[in-house]
Amino acid sequence: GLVSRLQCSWRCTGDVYLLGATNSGKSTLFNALLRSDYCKSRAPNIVDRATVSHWPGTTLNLLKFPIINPTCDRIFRRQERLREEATKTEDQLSSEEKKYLNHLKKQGYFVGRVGRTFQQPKSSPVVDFDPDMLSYSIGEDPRHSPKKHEEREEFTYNEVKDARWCFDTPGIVKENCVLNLLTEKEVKLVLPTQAIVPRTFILKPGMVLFLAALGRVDYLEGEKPAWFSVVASNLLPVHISILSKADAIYEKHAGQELLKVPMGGEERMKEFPPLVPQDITLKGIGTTEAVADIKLSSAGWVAVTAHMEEKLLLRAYTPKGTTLVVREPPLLPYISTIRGARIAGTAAYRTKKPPSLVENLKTTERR
Ligand SMILES: Nc1nc2c(ncn2[C@@H]2O[C@H](COP(=O)(O)OP(=O)(O)OP(=O)(O)O)[C@@H](O)[C@H]2O)c(=O)[nH]1
Ligand SMILES: [Mg+2]
Repeated sequence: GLVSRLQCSWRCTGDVYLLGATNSGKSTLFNALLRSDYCKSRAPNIVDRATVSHWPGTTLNLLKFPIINPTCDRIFRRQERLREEATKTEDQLSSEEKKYLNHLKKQGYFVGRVGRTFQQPKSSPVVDFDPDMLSYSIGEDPRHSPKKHEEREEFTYNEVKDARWCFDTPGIVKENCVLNLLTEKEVKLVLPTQAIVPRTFILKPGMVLFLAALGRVDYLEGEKPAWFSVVASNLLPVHISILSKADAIYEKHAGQELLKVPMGGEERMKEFPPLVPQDITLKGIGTTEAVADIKLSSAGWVAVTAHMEEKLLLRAYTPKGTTLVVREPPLLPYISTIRGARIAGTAAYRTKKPPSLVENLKTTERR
């Protein structure tokens, strides 16, 4: 869909830059576009794929590929292919494509298959047996020595003369981000590497929700219970308590196992900024639709669902110097409705795995 829209509106009028905060998925998108009809057909053999990692700040330079000129003929051929593929089912995909899709499913990607119309066969045939692998000197690991005879293709003058380029760029570092305060070990727990399973809790006024020791939401005033759905790494614990105990819990357990992040006990907490509060008032819009997300810096967010017209007074906390944002409307308004059954004697609901997002192969690229 994105490729079709770019070709329709922007065509080849100028360069295109992928911009955004660190870790937002620019390089992943760049690599997908590199293997798509957006890119000149020979470019995937020539341009290196961008490095993707779950560490923020991975891309340090500008990578680029030349954009294909979407001539009428090309657009026609692309539409033909898309029409043909719209009838394909997952079973008809190659095993490599299936493997790739499964990998994405596991990670919770909202993507489909990106195909190509204008393929260029690789110019050099695949060599199974490489004699160089047998002729390495002692102490040299053949797996890591560069292949000596691999010839690199290059663009011709004509291919780049008037080319427009699509760039991957280094991410914009967010200044007031909680990740800047965390150690490598802690960041690993905060950044999700698997699909997030939302966790919903029902809270009455006077109850408190902790997201690790990185965020806290107090339900101060309201008439009825409300639903708080946490969207954060599955490895971060959520702890529910009551107002009169909350400060003591933080005091005792921040830096310890119960709240998990930060880790390193009292010593660690000495250098960690204290939580600072911000009052928030919300008005419910019904029991199926969240009214807002409380975004606790980059630790995650809490979607709040409350009865129609119900007025809530909340107090949310993030570590000093990090940004707390009330996102209204929320990103996933119906998130509380995918909860499972209530766990007896607790404020928690069982978690229900959301349905796979990659199922709809047939509609992903059709336009
Ligand atoms: N669930 C999910 N994860 C994604 C998606 N796109 C990227 N990721 C993951 O997010 C992480 C960051 O992706 P990158 O493509 O390296 O992000 P970036 O914006 O290039 O990051 P920097 O180069 O550090 O600025 C990686 O672990 C990706 O696998 C997506 O659509 N869904
Ligand atoms: Mg990148």
